[in-house]
Amino acid sequence: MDRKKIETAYEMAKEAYAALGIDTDKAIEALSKIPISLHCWQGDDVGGFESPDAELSGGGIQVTGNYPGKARSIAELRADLEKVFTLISGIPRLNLHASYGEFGDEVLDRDGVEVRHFTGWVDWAKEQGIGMDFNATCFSHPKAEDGFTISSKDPEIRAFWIEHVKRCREIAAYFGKELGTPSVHNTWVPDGAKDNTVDKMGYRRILKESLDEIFSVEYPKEYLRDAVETKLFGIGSESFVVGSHEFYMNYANQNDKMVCLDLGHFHPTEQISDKISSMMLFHDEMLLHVSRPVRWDSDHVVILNDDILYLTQELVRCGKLENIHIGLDFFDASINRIGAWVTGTRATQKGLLMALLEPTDTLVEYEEAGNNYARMGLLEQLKSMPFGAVWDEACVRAEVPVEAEIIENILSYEKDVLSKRV
Ligand code: RNT
Ligand code: ZN
Repeated sequence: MDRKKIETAYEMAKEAYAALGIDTDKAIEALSKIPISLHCWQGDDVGGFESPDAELSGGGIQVTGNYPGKARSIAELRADLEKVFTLISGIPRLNLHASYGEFGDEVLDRDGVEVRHFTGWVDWAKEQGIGMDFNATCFSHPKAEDGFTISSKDPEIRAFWIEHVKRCREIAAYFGKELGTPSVHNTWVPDGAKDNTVDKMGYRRILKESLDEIFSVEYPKEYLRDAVETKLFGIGSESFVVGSHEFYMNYANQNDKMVCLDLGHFHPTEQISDKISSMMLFHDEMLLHVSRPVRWDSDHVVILNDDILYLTQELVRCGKLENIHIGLDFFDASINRIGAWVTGTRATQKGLLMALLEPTDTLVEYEEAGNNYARMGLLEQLKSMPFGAVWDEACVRAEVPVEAEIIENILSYEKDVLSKRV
């Protein structure tokens, strides 16, 4: 791409936004400081590396597609992530699942994961200069097949999963300590049932007790932040999800935990953007799983659609962006996985930049004056502003390819690296 042309286009865009009172340089600068936590599981369809040919089993998560080139080892996954880091601006973090530890030939179960299985990841993160977040893996396991983990009525199953999550929090706290930035540990369990469940109170009481037990171990806040992820339904848990929205919102409020809202975990017409202010008035922090549900919690690759625009607008408008942890959660095994990672991350960043380029004060003035036409008119006007030129300039400043260079770049990685993985 001709850098001179990008510069000229940017100068014009800068003027156009300045006429609305917007400082594009400031917006670009603000964008570069927003951390986004990249989910390791996009690289290998949530397979993990517990055994040489680990694959999803035991319910909880569904992935479709079999596109060639997925990472078959931790070394390949790291190489892919390093590639992705060269294509996204801003500060990435890595969000790791417990099933991605370096277990070697060791035969161990989830209740045996230890810090030592993750020291290699910490060394790598230090080399990359990034922070890490963490997740207990309470799915894809024979002991999750009955649909209940930490809310199971079987004391043995329950103890097994409680032990796993406890160990995962310890590992996350170790990440935070080593990397000098708090690690967010997210607890999501697939617990629920396909059909009408009678003893809902019983399961939810057990979930509450298990969480109390898990969180009875305290870690310094500068090392670890706990989140609990709410959900409405899932495949296999259509009728009953133990950790529902109401359950976790109440639990989190009472126990000073963060709530994790995933874009795919609500009724299809519900907007997460509308929930941010209600959450942030009662919590210091929250976690987001940015995803794209298509008719259900399908975890499609995030694109710059209305849901993302409304979400990012609200993140900026509410004034609490710094306290909202942005994590990605999508996986599509039917397309180039590096492309998926990059598209989803860049779409989220584009949304954030657009939101940072909004003349919010003017919009609020119109709103308070009851001038709802002008509010709507300005919001419409913003849609034809030269946003693309500002985005390209943000990419240039971050020393990453501009939009028109991305496809070629990813296709050559596919040709040179991914296609050789057979
Ligand atoms: C599942 C949850 C959960 C997972 C990841 C892999 O519905 O969204 O966050 O997608 O832990
Ligand atoms: Zn999620």
